[in-house]
Amino acid sequence: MSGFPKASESDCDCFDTGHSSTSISAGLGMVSARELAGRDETIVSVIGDGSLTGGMAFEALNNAGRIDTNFIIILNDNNMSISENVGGIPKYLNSIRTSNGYLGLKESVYNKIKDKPYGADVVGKIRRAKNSFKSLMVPVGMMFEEMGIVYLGPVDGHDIRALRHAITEAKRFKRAVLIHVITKKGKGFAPAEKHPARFHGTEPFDVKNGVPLNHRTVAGWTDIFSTVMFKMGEKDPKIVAVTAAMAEGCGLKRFRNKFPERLFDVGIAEQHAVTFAAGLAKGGFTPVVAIYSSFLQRAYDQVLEDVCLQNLHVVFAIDRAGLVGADGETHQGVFDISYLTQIPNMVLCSPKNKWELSDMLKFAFKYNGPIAVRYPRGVAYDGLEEYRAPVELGKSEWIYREDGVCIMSLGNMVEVCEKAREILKKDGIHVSLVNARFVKPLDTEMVKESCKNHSLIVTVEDGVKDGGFGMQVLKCLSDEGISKEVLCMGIPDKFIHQGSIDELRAEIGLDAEGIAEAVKKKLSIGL
Ligand SMILES: Cc1ncc(C[n+]2csc(CCOP(=O)(O)OP(=O)(O)O)c2C)c(N)n1
Repeated sequence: MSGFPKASESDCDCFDTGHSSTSISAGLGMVSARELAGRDETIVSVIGDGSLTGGMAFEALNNAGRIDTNFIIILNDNNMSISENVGGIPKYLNSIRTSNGYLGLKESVYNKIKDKPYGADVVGKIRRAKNSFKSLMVPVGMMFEEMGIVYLGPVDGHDIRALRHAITEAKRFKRAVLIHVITKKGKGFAPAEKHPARFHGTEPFDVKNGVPLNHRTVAGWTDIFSTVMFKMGEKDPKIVAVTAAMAEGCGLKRFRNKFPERLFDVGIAEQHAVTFAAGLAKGGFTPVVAIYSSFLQRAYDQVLEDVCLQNLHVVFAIDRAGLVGADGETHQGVFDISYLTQIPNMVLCSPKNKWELSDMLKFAFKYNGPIAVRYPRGVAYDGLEEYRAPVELGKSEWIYREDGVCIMSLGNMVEVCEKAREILKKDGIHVSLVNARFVKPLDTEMVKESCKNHSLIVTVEDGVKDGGFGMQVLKCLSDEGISKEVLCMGIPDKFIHQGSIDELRAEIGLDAEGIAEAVKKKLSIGL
């Protein structure tokens, strides 16, 4: 099952989502559809306090403030994003939480009198009085109210009765109504209450004590980034980090602990994060935007307009690039090669192993312009240690040179291609292997050279084939007027569902066996 709402899996999931802050927009669209179609269903959008820090949520609230029909927004405020929720919005919500008493008064008064014969009339009067009184004395929820959205709350979200009352009341309004619900992250399971950030999304654990069942002892790609970032941060005070509420996931905890003033957690606001980084670069700093590949999609325009157009030195440390596995369709990091290489001035590279990640990051810190280093989820490859030529802009690396088939790849797919090469060798097929390192600028000399003594070129990437690395190679051949047999392997033109990375690769033929099979097929049908 998906870890995210997915309508094809459950009738209770009415909208597929995995990227945050979308619920108010989607709900408001459904409200408009209901009005146009003349139906009368109740539409409820649920949004977390972390997700409310995303600009999209405010675009939708702005829009919702003008409607004259019912639309219920439930703000699930647990005072946490994945970890601490930071910024002005959490501060504001916190001030409401601590100014208590407001809903308590309303609920108890309404409950006592509403079923009495005179109840409805009195409740109406209290409501009107409350509204004028509130604007004079009680600032609770005024920000929403002044946007034209009725504010109800705060309500204890673990008190079902109170919640039911609030929702029943909210249904009466012919406007957008926001119910501010207070909850506790991890409520009901002591280890999760104690470590809410760790339990936000968890691997299998022992239910008795919450201890993870699988302890990973080898370094992941994120760990390597974390170490390099920390060490480079020590050497160069101009290096600063920007995260959109993902300091833990992106490996910035160590940097934050040592240099809290140089770590900027901007909330779940990727677009803002990128333009904010552009501002830091303009101000003479070296910002590193540490971000998951799929979340960077949100900031495409900012990367293009605010960073690349001005050729600013912003480093994009793109984590979870390629298939991410369990998080499924919404989180697969398979589009970045395609969408970043279209943009002038952008440099994009990807390391084959953990040493190369370190070298590439150091190269990126020195390079003067927009540069993205993409690396995947999981354990960092520690093979091919002996191949450690200095990283040079647009220079690839030959790992094996033979006449026959030339496989070109980059990132973690180099390891997979190494295995595919072993399989092909057993069948007597000679295979060269190139670690392309850079998709942009592409090593065109290497591409031209590879055409000399290879009958087939195979490109392999863990990104979408459309607009990907393989297509850059094809474009290079076309530009050079070289006619060559090329097999492009990558993610097909469809959304890839959840599953283990190994399962998914096997499913789309992007594992070692699948690659070897495709090469043999291509060779057997004749070039
Ligand atoms: C656009 C985007 N950026 C980052 C994330 C990663 N992420 C998943 S949940 C989450 C925190 C959400 O906090 P909140 O909305 O308060 O929900 P809670 O889990 O606390 O209920 C973040 C940052 C995401 N899903 N989407």
